[in-house]
Amino acid sequence: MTPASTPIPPRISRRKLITGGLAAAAGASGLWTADRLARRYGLIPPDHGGLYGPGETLTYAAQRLLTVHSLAREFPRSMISKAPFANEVAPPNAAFKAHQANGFRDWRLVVDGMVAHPLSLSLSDLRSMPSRSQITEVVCEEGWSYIAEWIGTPLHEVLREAEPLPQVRYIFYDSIEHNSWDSLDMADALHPQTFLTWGMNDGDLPVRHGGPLRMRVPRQLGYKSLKYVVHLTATDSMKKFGKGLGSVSPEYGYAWYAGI
Ligand SMILES: Nc1nc2c(c(=O)[nH]1)N[C@H]1C(S)=C(S)[C@@H](COP(=O)(O)O)O[C@H]1N2
Ligand SMILES: [Mo]
Repeated sequence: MTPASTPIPPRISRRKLITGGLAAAAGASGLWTADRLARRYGLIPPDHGGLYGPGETLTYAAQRLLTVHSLAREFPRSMISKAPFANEVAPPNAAFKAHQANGFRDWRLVVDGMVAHPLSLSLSDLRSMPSRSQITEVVCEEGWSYIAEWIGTPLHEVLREAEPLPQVRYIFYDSIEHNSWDSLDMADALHPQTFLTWGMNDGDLPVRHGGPLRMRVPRQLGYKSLKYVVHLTATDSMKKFGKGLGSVSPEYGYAWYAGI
């Protein structure tokens, strides 16, 4: 995520009004009704209440009700981009460089919080779990995209071992990069295409694309696909993380829920 000190590029708003029950209700009786319906169904995003409060709730709740079981489009191998664009990230910090010098042997994914079995998984632990591949598109809110094959361990496989408690509503995920973290609700955390990715286009996941371990969330904009993931926490509320908005993005005006 862009550090606070650098100018923020204008991002294209992808917020779309979805024609569905909630959107229709909003048209008929105002945002207040949509907001009430969203509350009834527990569809309140963590960044609700800010500048875009009712609007974010409407977008999130309408998309959730319409798309909860849908898959991101998968592409044929022939459509894999020849030169995938790697978005700029902050220069690797000392901790990352030490891991890199050591061939990422000591890289761990720590899984904690409200789980029956806290875990600490090496990259080879992750690779020995059931793995999958998908050919999907990374779509940046700045207007570019590329298609790649992603190979990884579905997040639901890791959660199956950790066993989140019944009251868990979000999975927080953190990068080794300073102040770079996000969260998913359980529909996206358990979604079959949400991967902890360690391979790309039949090789190891390159560092520029988030290697050795990256979250891939193909039904949301690129910024949810956090690079250099080291930590997952199962939680019943995102209020205890940062400013309580679910991720760093809403602090810059980008939605926590970035469905595409
Ligand atoms: N740790 C970290 N992850 C990140 C970012 C970042 O700056 N730091 N940028 C995000 C954004 S805005 C996009 S669009 C995608 C870009 O992925 P790519 O470099 O593979 O194209 O990575 C996302 N993941
Ligand atoms: Mo992005």
